[in-house]
Amino acid sequence: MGAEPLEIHLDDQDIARSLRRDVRVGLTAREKWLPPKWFYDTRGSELFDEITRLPEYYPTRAERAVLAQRAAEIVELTGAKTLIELGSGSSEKTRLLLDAFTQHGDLGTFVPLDVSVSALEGSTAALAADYPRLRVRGIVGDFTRHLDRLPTGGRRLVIFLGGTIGNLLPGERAGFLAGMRAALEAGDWLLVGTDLVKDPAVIVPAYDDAAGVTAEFNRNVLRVLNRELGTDLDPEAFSHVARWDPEQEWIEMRLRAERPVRVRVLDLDVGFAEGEELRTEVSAKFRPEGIAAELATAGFRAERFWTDPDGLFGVTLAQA
Ligand code: AVJ
Repeated sequence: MGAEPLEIHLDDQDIARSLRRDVRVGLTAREKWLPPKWFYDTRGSELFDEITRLPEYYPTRAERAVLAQRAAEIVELTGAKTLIELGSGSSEKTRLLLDAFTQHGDLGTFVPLDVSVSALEGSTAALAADYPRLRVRGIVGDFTRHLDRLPTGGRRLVIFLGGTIGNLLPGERAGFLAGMRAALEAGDWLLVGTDLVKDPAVIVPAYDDAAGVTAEFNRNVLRVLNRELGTDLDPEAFSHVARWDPEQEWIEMRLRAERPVRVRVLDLDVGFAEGEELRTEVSAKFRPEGIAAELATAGFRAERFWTDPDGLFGVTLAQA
């Protein structure tokens, strides 16, 4: 049957407009920043996949261990007919759930949603081939903007894996969860993966690996700006910084200008002093009681909380 054509809620013009807006806001701020979604062009998505296989980057393996152990239970508890994945990327770990749903459940439709057309083209084709009885409906969209475009009806399970919810700042996260609850009906389910607070000596190397893949991933955002906005930022002028913030309990990635850098971008003249940093990502780490409280505030009931055997990563199953 093959995957259905991608449903596009975000076209090239929307993407270009929101990149320009983010650049204008972020690069004129007193503390410069950019949202992490701009890492993920084709090369950035490949670099991220490489990160997930690094020895230091535990979240993917830890979450996969939880899903492998709990997939059958998730199928049984939710009885979902439609599985929706936000920020789906390659949907690699999702196969553990799809396998369990194919064996025990009566899932009819899988709906991956991502900003990356290239990631969705690859994942939907592969999934449609490997799960021939499943309807695969990819949606090109932004999970912070397009929750009202998700398919309705049936018993739905929305999954948001990898700890990507940690990319949202606390206020954005509250807005996202409230919007998620509004998009669901009572009885629908949400499965959310969260990296857990732990010794920074474990967290920091996961974001600053010895092989330098994360550094390349970080610098990739500069290549995206150069291509999309015609700037000539030299990625080599910036070094990769991963810094744990003990108050906020999040890790930040930053790009540090190793020499003064000036760039004309849009109608702006942007200067980096030597040593000045551009924040490119926040990745929040969570405590079990915090997750349950945030879900409750948004109108969800956390029904299960699981971790991998080493207690590195948490997966919460909540009901609307
Ligand atoms: C895809 C957002 C879950 O925060 O760990 C990996 C992205 N950044 N290495 C994360 C990322 C640096 C990742 N998420």
